[in-house]
Amino acid sequence: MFTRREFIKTTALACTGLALFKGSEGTAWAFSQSPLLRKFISPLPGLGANGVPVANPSKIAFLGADFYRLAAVQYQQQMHPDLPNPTNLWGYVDRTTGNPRYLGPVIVAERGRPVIVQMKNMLPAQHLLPVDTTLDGANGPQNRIAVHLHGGLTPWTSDGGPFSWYTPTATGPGNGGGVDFLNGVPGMPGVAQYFYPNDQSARLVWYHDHAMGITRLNAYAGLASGYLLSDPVVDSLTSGNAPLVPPLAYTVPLIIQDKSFKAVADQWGRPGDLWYPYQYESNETTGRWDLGTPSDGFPNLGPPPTVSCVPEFFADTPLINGEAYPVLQVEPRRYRFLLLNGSQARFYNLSLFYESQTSPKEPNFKNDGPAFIQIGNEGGLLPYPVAFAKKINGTYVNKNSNQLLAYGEEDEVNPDGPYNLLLAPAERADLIIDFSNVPPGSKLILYNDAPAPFPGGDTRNDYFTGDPDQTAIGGAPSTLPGFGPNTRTLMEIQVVALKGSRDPWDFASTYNALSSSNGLPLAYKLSHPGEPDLDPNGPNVLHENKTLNEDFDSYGRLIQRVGTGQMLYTDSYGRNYMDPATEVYHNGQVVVWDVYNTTGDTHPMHIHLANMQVLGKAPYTDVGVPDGPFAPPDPNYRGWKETVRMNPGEVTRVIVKFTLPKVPFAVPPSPRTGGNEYVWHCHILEHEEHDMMRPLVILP
Ligand SMILES: [Cu+2]
Repeated sequence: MFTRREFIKTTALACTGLALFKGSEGTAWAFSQSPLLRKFISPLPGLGANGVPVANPSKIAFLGADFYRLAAVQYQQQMHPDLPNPTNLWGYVDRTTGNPRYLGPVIVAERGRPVIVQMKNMLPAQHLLPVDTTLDGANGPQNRIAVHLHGGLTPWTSDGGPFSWYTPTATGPGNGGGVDFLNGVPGMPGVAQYFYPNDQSARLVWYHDHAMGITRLNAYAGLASGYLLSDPVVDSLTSGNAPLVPPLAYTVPLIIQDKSFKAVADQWGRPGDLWYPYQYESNETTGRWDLGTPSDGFPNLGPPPTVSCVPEFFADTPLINGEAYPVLQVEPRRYRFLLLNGSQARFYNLSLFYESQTSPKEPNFKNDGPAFIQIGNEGGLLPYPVAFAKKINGTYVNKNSNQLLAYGEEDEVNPDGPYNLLLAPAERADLIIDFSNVPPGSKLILYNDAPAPFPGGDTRNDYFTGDPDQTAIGGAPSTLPGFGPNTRTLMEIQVVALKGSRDPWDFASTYNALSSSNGLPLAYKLSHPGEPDLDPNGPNVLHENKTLNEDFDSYGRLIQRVGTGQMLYTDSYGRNYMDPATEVYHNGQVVVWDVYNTTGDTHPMHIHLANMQVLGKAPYTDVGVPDGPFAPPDPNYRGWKETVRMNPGEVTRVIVKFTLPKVPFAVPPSPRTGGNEYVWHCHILEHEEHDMMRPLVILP
């Protein structure tokens, strides 16, 4: 059996050439901070050639599909006017325009009309970022890619899973491609073809890299773009004379990510380039992460390598649509926002406040901005609207108040709340915000106060104006007013004069109309034809226990893994991604998973192929035994989800039906597992990579 441990043994020697860069024991770690960037001086990039471009489908259509010719390339873009250089990036480009722009090109698709993407790998041989070759699969070529349509329900050969990677010269499995690279194009080395059925309801999905061992680096380098899927149900809500949901002209995607930029040059780039941590800063030395004795049967291979993976990365500069601290101008009317947390590991707890009169570019916590109405998530429309931080008849409409999370030396907050709109990596929210009562000339701050990591928190990952100087413990100096690094003040919203006609809807009328039976409840039903809510008591439903685990790997580093309720090793329920699949089901199987989180972090668990429904959560003491009844999920966790936060000390119960998509061609089985091979994993990218991912195999 090919296990992680054997694999590490064979690759550990590859690192010795980098010993030159090893810091001496006891010196301060080189956790980098971005240069000073002024806040709120650049507009939010919108969809368009100079913002985030939209891809052009080719006129040559076949299989009734829109056909796109894209490529993965290295390019440069100025990410903020104060950065000393344009930033070197990896990203996707529309080959018909040759205009690579961060987060582009966005694919606009409609339900029932498939999309075919031909992706040409044109990346240079050397990665932009330090590559830790001790991770499974990471000692191959550095320019391996695999394109995953995150949220798309696709045939497995188009799912872009970890073993479906390919290089610029790949012609097939073993010839520049991974063992599952079956979607190459004959006669076109380095090109993969992906078929996306789009047989699913309207939602914001995204396509990003998923190559084995370097997913976290490829995504951080920029290999991630938006994909907007529409359907007639949502179209009917957003069209007409007085649409209940704001129309496209007042719809704004907000893709939130955190990055750090080099202040000084290093062997991987110049000032202004992306910085990514590569030293395992152990707690023995003012570090950040525990270093332990290899557990769970891992052989002891000594201290972490010089270029090492890290348990999670919280960068210091939030970007929205690729711009640091952007400004958005809105009219006093309702807007629709399509939010995606595209960060490596950072959660966001989002609120709106009016800007302070006395401290410019800072929020006035005593002056709430407009409320949010959430109408959708990763799985499309919610079955009813959920409002955040808004009083109706004197009380807040859900359990979450607008109070700030307690934040200090001990940052830990209750993972179950209170919070406002909380988004873990890969989670999305479809929001309506009504600015019609905000006086023109007002400024609002989109504010985040989620601890990082969530919910434990480390003050060094929390950058805000006037924060304490933490240089003595390897953190940042105090943040200056008006400048980054600042992970709390994400965006300024300036309310300008009304240009068009007045919006006939306001917060209350919108919320009430959406709540009525022919509002969202009806739209939810219409948008999921043939997809009734799943019944855990239905016939032939499987019930299984799963676990989320943390151990120490062969280098003493923290490693997160998924497991079942049965131990394979000695110290935990964790299993390696390379271990044989334990989630193997026949097409159409309905499964209830009780997922026990035995770690200290909340993990956003993401599933490929299918969406799931959250049945509830309960505390537990022993794996397999919930303590008491299950509490219902959060109001915005109703409907369908594809990424679910699972909290420490809790068992989260989800139900899922594995249905293979119908496609107009034969789909071969995976050479690796013999079935339709997908994955499920944590979407904290550093967790996913090491090694919080398991195969998901669906048999015909
Ligand atoms: Cu995780």
